[in-house]
Amino acid sequence: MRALLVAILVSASLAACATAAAPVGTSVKLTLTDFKYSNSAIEVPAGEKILFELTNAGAVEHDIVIEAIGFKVMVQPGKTAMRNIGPLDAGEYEMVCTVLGHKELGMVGKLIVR
Ligand SMILES: [Cu+2]
Repeated sequence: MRALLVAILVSASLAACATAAAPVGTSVKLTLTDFKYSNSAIEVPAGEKILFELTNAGAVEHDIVIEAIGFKVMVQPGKTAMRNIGPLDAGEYEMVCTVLGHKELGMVGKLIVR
């Protein structure tokens, strides 16, 4: 009985590995609302392409600007934008909404690359 259980656990973890090895890359979902990012500290791996899925759930337009890497995407209310960024070097990158007054209202965050 114990051997059978071990066999089941091993095959389950092998299946999990196969899934993780698929060339999906890292994807990050971020929701933009009035006036904040759903996650103000996003952690992603260094040296990999990252797919950003940015949804604006607010009533006004918002953007996300990561000046250090020249990333800027405006998202209209109710819309979702998909963008690839990277590969990035390790470090911390400030992201900010540059729509007038939004940064002051707290629409800022950090992209942490490790
Ligand atoms: Cu904004």
